[in-house]
Amino acid sequence: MIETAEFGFELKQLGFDFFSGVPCSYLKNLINFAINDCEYVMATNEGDAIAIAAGASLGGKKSVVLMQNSGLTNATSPLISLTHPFQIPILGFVSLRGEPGHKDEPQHELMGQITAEMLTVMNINWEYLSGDVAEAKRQLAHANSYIEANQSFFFIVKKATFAAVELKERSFSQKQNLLHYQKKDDDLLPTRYEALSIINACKNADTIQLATTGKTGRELYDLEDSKHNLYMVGSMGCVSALGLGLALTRPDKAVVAIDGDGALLMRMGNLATNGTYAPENLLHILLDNQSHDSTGGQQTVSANVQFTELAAACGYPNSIYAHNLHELKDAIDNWQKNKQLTFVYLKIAKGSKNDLGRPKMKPYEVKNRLQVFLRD
Ligand SMILES: Cc1ncc(C[n+]2csc(CCOP(=O)(O)OP(=O)(O)O)c2C)c(N)n1
Repeated sequence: MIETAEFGFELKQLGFDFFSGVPCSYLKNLINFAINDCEYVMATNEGDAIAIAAGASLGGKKSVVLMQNSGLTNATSPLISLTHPFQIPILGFVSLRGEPGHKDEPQHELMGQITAEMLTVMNINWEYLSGDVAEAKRQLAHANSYIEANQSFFFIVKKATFAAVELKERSFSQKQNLLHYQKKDDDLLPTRYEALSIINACKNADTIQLATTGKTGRELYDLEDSKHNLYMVGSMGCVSALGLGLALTRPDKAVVAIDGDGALLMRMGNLATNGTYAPENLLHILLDNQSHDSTGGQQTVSANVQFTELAAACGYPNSIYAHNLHELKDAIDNWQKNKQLTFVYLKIAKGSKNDLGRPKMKPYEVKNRLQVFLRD
C-alpha cells in the first residue's frame, strides 16, 4: 500500500498542485490529500473536471483529475475533443471498480472490463499504478515525461492502493447573489454576430475570450482572429468550466466565457461549481437563441429556463439580464471596472453570418498562441 502523503508530496515536487474531480471510495485517500494540501476544485461531473483541469493547465499549472472509472464515461467528450486536439496534458487517476476476477457490484462489472481499453481507444497513455511507493514514484516520473511533452497520462488505481488520510473538515463559504437584473422589457434580439462584435470590442490587453462549440467560435474567428481567443471547437458545454480553471489560475487575466443555450444546458452543473468558487475575473455570457443553431436550428428547451435566476441561485454574485446590445456593453464595462463573477444573459436571434468560415489554425496552434500571450 502506498503512503499517500509521501506520494502526494512527490506529486507536488513534480509541480502537480491543481486538482479537480469527482470522488471514488478507492481514491478517497488521494482525494483527501488533494483537498487538505493542494488546490482542489470539486466538479459536479468528471467531464467538467477535465475541462476545469484543462483551463488550469492553459494557465500554466500542472493539473490532475481524480475519478471513478464509471466517471470516465462522463469524461469522454472533453478527453476526446478538448484535451486531445488542443494537446492539453492532464494527469489522471481513475479507479478500477469491477476489476475482473474480484467481487464487486453489478453496475461496475462491464466498466471494470473496459477501463484500460477505453483509455487506449482514446489514445491516452496509461499504466496500472503500483502499490509499492518506490515503484509508484518511478511511474510518476515516467508519467511526468509525457505531461511535459503535452500528452495526457492516466493511472488506473486498484482497490486499497492508498493508505488512509483523514479529510480535514472544510466547508464552502456560502456565496450570495448581490446583484440580479431580471427581465423587465422586450428583447431586441440582435444577431450573435452583433453580440460578439460588442463583446470583442470590449476586450482589453488582459482579456481572454473562450468561445463555445459551433458557430460562436466560428463567428468570433470571422470577426477577428486574435491571440486573446480560444475557439473551443469540441467538448460542448465545457466552456465555463474551462474558463473557471483558467480564471482561478490566472487572477491577473480577465476571462470571458461565451456560452450557448444548448451547451450550457448540456452541462448545467457548471453553474453551481462556478458560483461556489466564484473567481471575480470570470465573466460568463450566455447568448440564447433558443436553438442548436450550429446544427440546423433545432429547438433547445431553453424557453422554459430562467437562466439569470439559475445563476443567481447558484451563487453568482452578479446575474444580469441584458435586453439589448447597449445593456450587454454596460454589463461588460461594469464587470471590467468592478470585478465579480458575473453572468450576463442576452437573448439573440437565430441564424448566423452567411459563408461562415472555420478557424484555419489547428486547435493546438490556437492554444500555443494563447499560452505565449498568457506568459508574456
Ligand atoms: C457532445 C456533443 N453533442 C453534440 C454536438 C453537436 N453540436 C455542435 S454545436 C451544437 C449546438 C450547440 O447549441 P448552442 O450551444 O445553443 O449554440 P448555437 O449553435 O445555438 O450557437 C451541437 C448540438 C457536439 N459537438 N458535441
